[in-house]
Amino acid sequence: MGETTGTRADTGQPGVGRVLVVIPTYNEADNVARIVARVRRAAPAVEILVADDNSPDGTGAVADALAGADGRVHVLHREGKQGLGAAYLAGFAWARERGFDAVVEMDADGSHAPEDLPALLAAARDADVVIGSRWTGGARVVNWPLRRLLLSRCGNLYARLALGMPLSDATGGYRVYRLAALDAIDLESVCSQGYSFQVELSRLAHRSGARIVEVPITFAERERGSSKMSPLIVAEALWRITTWAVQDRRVALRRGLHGTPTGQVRWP
Ligand SMILES: Nc1nc2c(ncn2[C@@H]2O[C@H](COP(=O)(O)OP(=O)(O)OP(=O)(O)O)[C@@H](O)[C@H]2O)c(=O)[nH]1
Ligand SMILES: [Mg+2]
Repeated sequence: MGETTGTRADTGQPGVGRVLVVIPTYNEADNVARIVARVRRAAPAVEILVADDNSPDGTGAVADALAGADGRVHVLHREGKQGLGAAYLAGFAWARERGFDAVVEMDADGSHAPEDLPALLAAARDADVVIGSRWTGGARVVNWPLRRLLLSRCGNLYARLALGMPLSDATGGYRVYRLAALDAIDLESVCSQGYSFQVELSRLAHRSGARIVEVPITFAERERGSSKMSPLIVAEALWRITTWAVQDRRVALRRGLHGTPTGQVRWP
């Protein structure tokens, strides 16, 4: 694992503090060096953690070489494929143990342009959570097949209606979280393994009263390597969103029956 070198002060992002970009990887050997180089160019003040699930294609070894050559690049080797959510939770814990102030979630495949990171970090000065949105004014989605466009649009519509969150892209995975905002969330309770992780964290952050800001991004289809998206991952998201929606309605109903001081429905 690459060790942090240099003084702490020179790694700070104005108005945000020390920032760790967590990049989960599974079989991204053709992408990891490119994405790390682009992040280093776009946002020289941040540090990077590659969270690799023992990729059979040797991504971990490529990441080790990058960490060996650059003190701001680190690698977290995990035992095996345990899903995106588990990799991010491990990355968040790694950041907390080392005193970072904020973490960034970013895919390794280039879909999340590191060149958009300065805009996300600028927004984080006045926010607890910043979501890079594909579906807000000024955003662009490049080269995505109709099937994926529809899945993302419908998934977001369902999440918005079912969970009552005023977000254009609750499923998006390009984000900044202040560690203090994550501390206000019970991360132990997070149960998502795949991409519903993003919806689950959106929901928990929203419920905790976090200031969530969306920033338009340019999202591009991956050019190299293969997608880990699967019907099982979509089914997990559908199932979990529906379960949370039912839970929320049950609580609202109970509150309605027993009454709240304001007569309003509140989060449990
Ligand atoms: N550590 C770890 N990383 C994962 C796992 N599953 C996916 N990833 C990474 O999570 C990121 C997003 O995965 P993708 O396969 O690109 O999923 P996606 O962006 O929803 O799907 P595409 O748009 O089809 O690429 C990539 O950097 C993957 O390598 C996992 O189980 N463990
Ligand atoms: Mg991808």
